[in-house]
Amino acid sequence: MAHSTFTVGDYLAERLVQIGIRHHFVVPGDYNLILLDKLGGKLDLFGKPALIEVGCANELNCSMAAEGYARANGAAACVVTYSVGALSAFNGTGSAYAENLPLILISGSPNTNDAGQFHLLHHTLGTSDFTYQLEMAKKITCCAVAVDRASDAPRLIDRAIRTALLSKKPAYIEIPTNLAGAPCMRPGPISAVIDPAPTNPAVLAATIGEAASYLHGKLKPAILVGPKLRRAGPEAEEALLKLAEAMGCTVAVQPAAKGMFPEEHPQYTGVFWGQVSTLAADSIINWADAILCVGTVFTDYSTVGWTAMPSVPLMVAEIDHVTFPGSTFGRVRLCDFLTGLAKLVDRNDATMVEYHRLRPDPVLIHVAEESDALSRKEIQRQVQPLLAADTTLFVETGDSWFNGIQMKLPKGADFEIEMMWGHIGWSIPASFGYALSKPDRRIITMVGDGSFQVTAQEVSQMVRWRLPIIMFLINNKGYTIEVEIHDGLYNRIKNWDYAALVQAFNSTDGNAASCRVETGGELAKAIEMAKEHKGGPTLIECVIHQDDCSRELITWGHYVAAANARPPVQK
Ligand code: TPU
Ligand code: MG
Repeated sequence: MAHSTFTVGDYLAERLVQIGIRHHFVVPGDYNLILLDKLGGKLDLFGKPALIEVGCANELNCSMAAEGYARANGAAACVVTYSVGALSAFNGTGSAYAENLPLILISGSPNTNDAGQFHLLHHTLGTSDFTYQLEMAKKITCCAVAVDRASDAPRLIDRAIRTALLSKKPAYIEIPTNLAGAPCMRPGPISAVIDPAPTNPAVLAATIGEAASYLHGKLKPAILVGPKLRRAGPEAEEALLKLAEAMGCTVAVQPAAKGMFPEEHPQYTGVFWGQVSTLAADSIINWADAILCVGTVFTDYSTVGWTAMPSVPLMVAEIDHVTFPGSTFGRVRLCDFLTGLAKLVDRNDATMVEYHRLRPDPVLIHVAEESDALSRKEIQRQVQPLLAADTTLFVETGDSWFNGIQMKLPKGADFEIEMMWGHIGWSIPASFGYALSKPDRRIITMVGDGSFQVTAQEVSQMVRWRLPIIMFLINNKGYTIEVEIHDGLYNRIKNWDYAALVQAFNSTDGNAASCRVETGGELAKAIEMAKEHKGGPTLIECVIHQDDCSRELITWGHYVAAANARPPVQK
């Protein structure tokens, strides 16, 4: 390619490929069409598209699909048009911020000449201010840039991508419609963008020393794992395992960190979230006198309306810093800290010894008669054996959270949840995006009827890409999670024929399977059908009674409602 033909769009395409992105999620619009040509036109060494373009039904779903892809792939790109597209895509971008995922949101924007000429343009607020989208993006990304001349593009694009990768947060890049095809310099080595900020050795030594003092004299240490552990990379998960084994203490996980410590490991003691903990994780965390928190996130949800905030002073190790009661240390990468500490800690299995006395007996599982009306528990019982080493289980906001959290993950199985942002409907586009990055995994999505109605269109992309995702749609005819927090008529929804809807997505060329089941026997048959089904998704609509929900959801709902209802504190 001659020097002069390399463009801003080519530069962005090259950088996206270099950071390991293979698919970009898009909705076209006239402000981004040339950019889309450039991104889709980038070829690999074999003459195939280096960035596969994935069209979505709308920008909300597009951003959520990219969010799911970032979970699987480490980074993702979502490309939309100005305002009408970007403002919808801000939702998945907010999710990526809350969930610590480097999603690069790229928006086309008006021709650079229009602002100076005070033109009124389509897809804008009808004023001559075209800066509002950038200003909005600044609030929900770690770095937001607008390219307003081609010569600035390399510096701005590199800055946005590097900041996103380093901080595990979304970034925003705005490219005017008349600059995507403008000539641009070629990029230098990608290491300028992806080189991690190394741990400072002096800080590392001091941090490990402080951790040793934190543990000194403590009799009952325990480890609590939070969702940011995974964002620090697989080496951090490996380092945590080694530290846990060196310490010999109990390891509990927060709900959003399920799957980040192997559940079959003898030191695993369940999901800690107060009254709704699994395997009595709360008994041991509440008994500990030192808690090593790794990547933890304490929210109103994960602390069950602030009733389950650990009461002992905590040591909290984050992706790039560690905080102790009274001191904080920056520029320490989590994996370096955990590895260093593992070499130094004394073994103390006091919490394990106590846990052996506390561990609840396995629950007796009732097997329903084939003709019994389907229940939540029966769905759980039948989905459990589907989970295998190659499964990733997506659980949606609603009772699906609680049902999924209670499932046992066999070795290798993964778990995805969006607990911080908590956007109903996330699991449909997110599992679609995830599946494109990891086609070899068996993806199972548990989703409620209310959530499904928000993003149902994206099932049609699963059909288009022939992805064998299995969806269990739990139809309890309404927003049950909301009912348990605060009920009203607004929690009733219009019922749909969900199985028929999926057939409509098939049209003449799709191969999705779908059915509605109302008994245990029908569910068992549907699961057998889903296991064999290839070349498209399967949706199993599971009809249960409106009041059939988990004890955990009801308990949690009561506490969250109480936290929501706290009267204003007089200042
Ligand atoms: O199992 P179930 O019935 O609780 O789940 P379903 O049917 O999916 O209902 C979810 C109800 C729900 C709402 C309406 N959960 N949270 N919300 C509030 C909410 C509203 N809008 C968005 C985008 N996200 C939300 N979480
Ligand atoms: Mg529902």
